Order: sequence, then structure tokens, then C-alpha cells
Amino acid sequence: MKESAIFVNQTGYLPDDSKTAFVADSCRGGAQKFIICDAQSGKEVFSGRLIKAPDDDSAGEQICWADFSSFKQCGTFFVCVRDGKNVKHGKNVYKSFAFKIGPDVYDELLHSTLRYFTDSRCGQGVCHTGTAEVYGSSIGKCVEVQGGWHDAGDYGRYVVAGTKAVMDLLLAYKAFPERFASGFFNLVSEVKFELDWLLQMQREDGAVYHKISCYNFCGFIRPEDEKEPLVLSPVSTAATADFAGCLAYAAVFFKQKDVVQKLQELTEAETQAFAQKLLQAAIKAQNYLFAHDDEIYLNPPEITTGSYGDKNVSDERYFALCSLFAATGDENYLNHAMKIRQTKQNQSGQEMYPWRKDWFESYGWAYVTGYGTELLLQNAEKIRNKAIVEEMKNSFLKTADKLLENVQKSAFKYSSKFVLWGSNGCICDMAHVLLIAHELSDRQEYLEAAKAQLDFILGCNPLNYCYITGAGKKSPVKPHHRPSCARGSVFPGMLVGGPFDGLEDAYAKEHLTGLAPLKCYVDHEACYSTNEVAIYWNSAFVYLLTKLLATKKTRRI
Ligand code: G3I
Ligand code: 9MR
Ligand code: ZN
Repeated sequence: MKESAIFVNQTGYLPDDSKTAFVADSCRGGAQKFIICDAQSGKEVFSGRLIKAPDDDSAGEQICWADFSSFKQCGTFFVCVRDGKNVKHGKNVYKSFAFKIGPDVYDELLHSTLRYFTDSRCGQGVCHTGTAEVYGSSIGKCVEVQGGWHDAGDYGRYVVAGTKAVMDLLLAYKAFPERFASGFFNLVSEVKFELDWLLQMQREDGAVYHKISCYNFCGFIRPEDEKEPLVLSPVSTAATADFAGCLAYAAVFFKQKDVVQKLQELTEAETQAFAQKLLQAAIKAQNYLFAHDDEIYLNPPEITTGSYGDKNVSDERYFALCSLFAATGDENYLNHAMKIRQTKQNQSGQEMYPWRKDWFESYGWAYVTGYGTELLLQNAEKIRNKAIVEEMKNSFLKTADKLLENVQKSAFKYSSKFVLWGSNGCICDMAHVLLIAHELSDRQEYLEAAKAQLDFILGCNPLNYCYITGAGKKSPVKPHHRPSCARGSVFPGMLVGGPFDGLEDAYAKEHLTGLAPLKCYVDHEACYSTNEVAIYWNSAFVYLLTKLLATKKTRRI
């Protein structure tokens, strides 16, 4: 049967979720109505009117919304649209993929997206076990650095990416600790694996190496077959500040009682010592930052792996300072953080970020203000100047309102104006802002807009893809992920980067030129600018899903 253009969340819906199917005009004919049918009996169980969605060039076609939020029955269903003129011959009957409604539709998905981290572990006597050369050291100094997660489709381990992933996972845990009860997935232990690696990335003087990788990307081989020399790239402000921010937060996290209990590999005293070690490392990194001007990372000519190049690192410095204040209560950190915040706000109109010139709260790998501000708001009682707290709350709401504007103008309720590299991760990060705004204001629109980003990823998009491997009815099978390519079958639980209209690889240029932005995606391993995976896209998704589940749970009580 030809795939129809009725797009649903292929993982399914919780009974109380708002539920919208997206119906493309190409399969609507003149129909004004949609029905929901039971997948087994084929019987109609619900009907409603189609509503015209906003005109939106990024979607590539006219879309109608089929809202069936008030339908709360558990079971398996499909959406059906009949073009009134041809019902008799059954020709113009269009059906969506079958989907479930039930209280547990997301359980497996949360598990598989977390499992991806365990699957991505480096080292453990298997891969990248040798020492790494410190780039540029005159005597060819070598250092032992083990562990950490492979970054993405490649096997590099990058501090900027790893710290963001850790933050997302820890914030996910914080949002819903009960969800990570023993036996489900040991998130605490998994995160410790990354932190153990991060600690090794710090130089004696407190600065942090930007990344460890080979000099160049390898072919589609297994990690254990990448045997080229490893090299530690130069230290950078981005890595050092992200490290300080992340480890200071992790220090607070690992002091919590329920966390201590989860870490079965360490005794209580050892866990406390671990937390202390994290805090000391963070302070040392911050002291280095205080004493040094920005060191912007650029790949040296011999190193061609990912650069995570970010020319503006004041937001990374801000995050580090906020997190250290939250961990220690030392007002010196807060004062410095506020100095950056205010200076940048006063510079509004000058270049802050390539496509946004004013201050905003964000969770992208290159723009991490949101983490800093969120941690300050979590510790609002420690801040004496309440005007600061108010300003920060408003700033979250202001950023969220901008995102809401995008959602309202979009046929697919998409939160981003731009469709960037890793767009699927980007919209999860935007949903993070919306969810914090919801928490601060209790305004339902923010929550609905965040949920719409989840729906987009899981199938409510113009290509009818569930963008997580192994999930839904139609998901990527050829991601740019070396372990999957090498073994010839796809690993489950990986969020692919998704549509990107920049066409930054040869395959995309050849096959996607001229398409609408949200259609610039192809499931091919050569198309790394749309079909790669990455730890910090998965972590952003884990955060979004967990926080949504937590919010529903809170509301039910
Ligand atoms: O700076 C421009 C801006 O001026 C322009 O308006 C905007 C819109 O297209 O693009 C901006 O730069 C983009 C940048 O991301 C920020 O979004 C670049 O074009 C784009 O190439 C860059 O993509 C990054 C990519 O590496 C290439 O450097 C992705 O964000 C980043 O997620 C990705 O990360 C890679 C690692 O390097 C290696 N490991 C895999 C990982 C995932 O693909
Ligand atoms: O595999 C690499 C991927 O992890 C990166 O995100 C991407 C951009 O830096 O580059 C990929 O490697 C490609 C390289 O840049 C160019 N030659 C082809 C490589 C993919 O096989
Ligand atoms: Zn490895």
C-alpha cells in the first residue's frame, strides 16, 4: 500500500495527551472530515473536522490538523481521511500508520534512548585503549585517558559535547527521580562513566583539553579497529568552562542521598569523596578561567576531526560561574556571572550568536546560557537580590514566547525558525526552554508546544519519519553511525540529526537540493549532515521525554 501523507506520533499517545494528526492536502482531496478507526475491527470510534494549518514554506505543502485530543480510549488505532467524491471505490481512502494510545507507550523508547549511552562506551579494554599524545608537546608527552562515550557517528570524545549530554541526563533525573528506580536503567552509573573520563581531560593547571580523537575520521569500521594514534587537542575556554559548569553541578548531584544509594559500585564514603573530587576539579578549572583570556578552539592543521568551534564563549563562562555559585554559595561567582549577563544584555544588537543578537536562554552545545540560568533559579533562595531572580524568570518566559510564536506560525507546530544541523536535537533543546517556562508560569501553551516537538520527532513531520532508530513504524535504518555500518545492522534508540537545509555534505547537495527545509533529510549513511547521531541529541531527547512524563505525573496527583 502506498504510504499516505497523514502523520501521527508513531510511538503513540498517553490517554490524556493532546493529539493532533497532520494531514497533507495531497491526500485530502476535498475532505473536510477525519475519522479515527480501531485498528483491529476497522470500526469508526471518533470523528472530527479538519482545520487548515498556517501556510508554511518550510513544510513543503499545505497541511490540515486533525485534533483528536478528547479521544482518550486505550488501544490501537489509525486516522482515516476519505475524499468524499470517491468513497464508493475505496480508492481515495487514506490511512495513517497504526498507533497506540496507552499509559506505557513511552516506556521502551525511554529505555532504548538511554541504552544508546551504554552502547557508546569507549575503552573497557576493547577500543582506544592506548595512550594519547598531547598535541604540540615538544617531547611527545603521552597521557593515559580512558573511557567516556563515543561522540556520535564517529569515535571522538569531545568535552563540549560530553558535558552537555551529562547536564541533560542529570536534569532529566532531577525532573523525575522515581522514573529511574532500580532495575529500569542505572542513569547514575552511566553518567559516572562519562565523568570519570572528563576528570582525565583536565591538565595539571586546571585547563581542559578540548577533545581526544585520532588525527582524522576513520572509515566505517568498528571502534576496536580504529588503531591510529590518539591525540589530545589543545585546551580551550569552551571545554574548560563547560567542564567547570558540568562538574560543579554533578558534585551537587552526587551528594544526594538517593543518588548515593544508586551507585552500588561505590560505598557511601567513596561517593562523597567522588563528589568532592568533582567540585575541586570544577573550582580548579574556574580558577584557570579567571586567570586567562579566552582561548578559542580551532583545529590545528594536522587534526581534522570535529571541532565544535565556538567563537563566543562568554555563555560558557556564564554557565560555569552560575553552576559554581549553586554548588558553593560563594557570591563571588554570582557577581561575575551577573557581570557577564548584564554586559551581554547591554550589548544587545551586537553579535551574540550568528542568528540571534540579543540575550536568550538556550541549551545548544554552542550556547549554554539556559543551564546557567536554570541552576540559578533552582537556587533562587540563595540569591539576595530578588530583582535578579525576577529578571531571569522573565527572560525564560521571553525566550519561550519567541519559540511559541514560531510554533504558532508553523504547519507542524515546529519551534525553530531555522532548520539547522542536528535540528532534531535543537528542537528538543528549545522544548527544554518551553518546559522551564511552563514550570515558572503554569501556562499550558508552553507545555503543549514542548509536546509538539516530541510529536514532530516521532512522526508528525512531512517525511513521515519516526526519527529514532528502532522505534515507530518508519525509522532510519542507515544512520551515519560507524558501529551500525560496520556490523551491518542499525543500533536502536538513536535520534538522528534530522532535516538540515544547509546541505553541508556531498550526498545532501546531490539529493536534497531545492527541497523544502523540513524535507531536507535522507536516510543514507553518506549523508552525515542529516543522518548522523550524537550523544547530546539523544540526551536532549531523554530530557524532553522524561520532563514531559514527570509533568503529566505531577498533574495527575
Ligand atoms: O555559523 C553559521 C551561521 O552563520 C548560519 O546562519 C547557520 C545556519 O545554517 O549556520 C551556522 O553554523 C553552523 C553550525 O553548526 C552552528 O549551527 C554550521 O553551518 C554547521 O556546519 C555546524 O554544524 C556542526 C557540525 O558538527 C559541523 O561542524 C553541528 O552543529 C555539530 O552538531 C556537529 O557535530 C559533529 C562533530 O563535529 C563530530 N562528531 C559528530 C557531531 C554530530 O554531527
Ligand atoms: O564521520 C564524520 C562525522 O562524524 C562528522 O560529523 C562530519 C563533519 O565533521 O564528518 C564526518 O566525516 C566525513 C568527513 O568530514 C569528510 N569525509 C567523509 C567523512 C564521512 O565518511
Ligand atoms: Zn573507543
